[in-house]
Amino acid sequence: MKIDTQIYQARRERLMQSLPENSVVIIRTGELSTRNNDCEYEFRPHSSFFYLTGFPEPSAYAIIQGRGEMTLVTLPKDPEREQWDGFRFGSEGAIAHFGATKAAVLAELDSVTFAALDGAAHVVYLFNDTILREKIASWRDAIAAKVRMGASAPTSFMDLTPVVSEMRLRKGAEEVAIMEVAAQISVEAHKQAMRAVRPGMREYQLEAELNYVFMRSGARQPAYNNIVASGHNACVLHYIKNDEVIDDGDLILIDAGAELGCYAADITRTFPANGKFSEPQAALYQVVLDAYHAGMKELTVGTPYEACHNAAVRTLTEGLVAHGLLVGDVNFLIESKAYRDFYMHNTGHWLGLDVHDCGAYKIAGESRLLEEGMVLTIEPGLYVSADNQAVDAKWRGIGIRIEDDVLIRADGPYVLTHGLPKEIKDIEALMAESR
Ligand SMILES: [Mn+2]
Repeated sequence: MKIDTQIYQARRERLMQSLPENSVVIIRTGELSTRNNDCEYEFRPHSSFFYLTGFPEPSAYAIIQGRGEMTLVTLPKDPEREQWDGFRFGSEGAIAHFGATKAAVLAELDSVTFAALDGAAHVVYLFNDTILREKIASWRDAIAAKVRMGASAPTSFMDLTPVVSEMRLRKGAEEVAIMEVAAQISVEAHKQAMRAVRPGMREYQLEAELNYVFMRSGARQPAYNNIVASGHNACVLHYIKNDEVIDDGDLILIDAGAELGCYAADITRTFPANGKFSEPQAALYQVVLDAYHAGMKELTVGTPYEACHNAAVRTLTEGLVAHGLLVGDVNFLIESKAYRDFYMHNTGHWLGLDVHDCGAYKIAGESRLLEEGMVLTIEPGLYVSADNQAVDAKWRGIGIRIEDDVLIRADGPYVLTHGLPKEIKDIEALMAESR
């Protein structure tokens, strides 16, 4: 097993450089969670913990100090448990494979943290980790109780969230490389779904094609629950039941991406179950596609993050007016947010270890400017509720979204999910090949 410890060590060094002197960072990865009785969900490490350590096992803690020295606290080696549940690195593995300066087992957690926090000036941890927050309070109390014996309890507590989020927001070359592989596996999965769909299937039978391509290609699981929504189910933004029968004449909206090395891809395509867009479907689809192209023009270095969304909203609103779904002045319809009846989400989000990745979208109330190395999605859509009596019946129940993953580069946006059809004629041509 070869893990590039240099990358994680370099991240820990950069982290410590951005914190005040005498800070101690504590982060934990979380526990296995029960599905039912003695069955557990497959473990997936906490993203920021993984970013700083590369350590894959549950129940672990990392204490990072000085110039990036790390103590890893892990489950102990235990031949009997390992016989049942699988290999553990233990303390020796933590040092040998993960670059830990020191290692300890979980039973030693209290004494290890006592030693690390005694005399520390700042304790830095993720404030949203309420379980760790309780533990840190109890460790602080334990140190404070020993002041007369020379102990010195920390008095400053800092949130790790903004620091690690800013680091994770700008992707290194090694991250971009793996994200492009995750993206391309996902491209293949979407192509396969377009080929395999037939009216009469259940949505989850089409979902099986996605999971098959993911796993066959080396991605053990999707990055989030696959959305396979036919017909008006596409208007439910996070529809994951995926159990209805696909009808001839339905549009299928698939929002699915592979996870590879804990990095997410996130793609949405919308295509006709029978291989041919109907006229109203094609009309609204073209509006969403135009919004995608308008938004893409704004994904350049130095452009405010929100410019992409604003461009997409303008194009969508113009299209809704052109087709009579909205009536009135485009500027007024945008200002009054009238388009929200048909477009209620944002046009993208940061992408990385988490599908909705960390990182601030605004700085001091202003939309932040895009920088080289940021990765985000672009995902305009239109959703006409099946019971929207205000529009012509032919539009009702149509839900469309088109989503790709984009790396911001100096020479313009680079689409990591390249090669997946989105123009109407290209989708129909790909689907015709297999029919
Ligand atoms: Mn997305």
